Amino acid sequence: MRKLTGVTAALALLVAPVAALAQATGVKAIEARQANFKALARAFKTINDELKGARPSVDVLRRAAAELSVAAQRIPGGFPAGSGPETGAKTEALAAIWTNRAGFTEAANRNIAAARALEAAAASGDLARIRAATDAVGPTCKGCHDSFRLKK
Ligand code: ASC
Repeated sequence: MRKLTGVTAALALLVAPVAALAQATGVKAIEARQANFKALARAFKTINDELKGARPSVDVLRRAAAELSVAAQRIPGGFPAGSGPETGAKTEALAAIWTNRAGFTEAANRNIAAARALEAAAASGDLARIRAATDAVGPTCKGCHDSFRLKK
């Protein structure tokens, strides 16, 4: 019982930030998901910059890949009903996210899969594998932006 309580508490800690993002409504949801995309972009930049160096640190790559993976997995929960352009808030989220939810989920899931593959590659420490997995992430960002984000 004590062990179960410990596991439950640990799980609750893990899930809490995701739940916070998923439960935010309206403008709060917009702010939360934008912060999440910033974290995702920062982690992705860290990885790309590290791979450009003469001796990439697998430790740095592992940490950033884990952050990128967590952020990617938070994407689908970041767009609750009522947090779109109709809020009047500054958002690049297109109404298509809500009118074509299945398409959006599919696009987000491709990003999640690529992020998890990169996380696994980073865990292996194999730089060639990490490079290939990193190159596979960018198109999954773009794939979602093409249909679901306002063009700048
Ligand atoms: C990034 C970033 C994105 C993607 C996208 C890939 O670094 O912030 O949104 O890569 O440009 O096509």
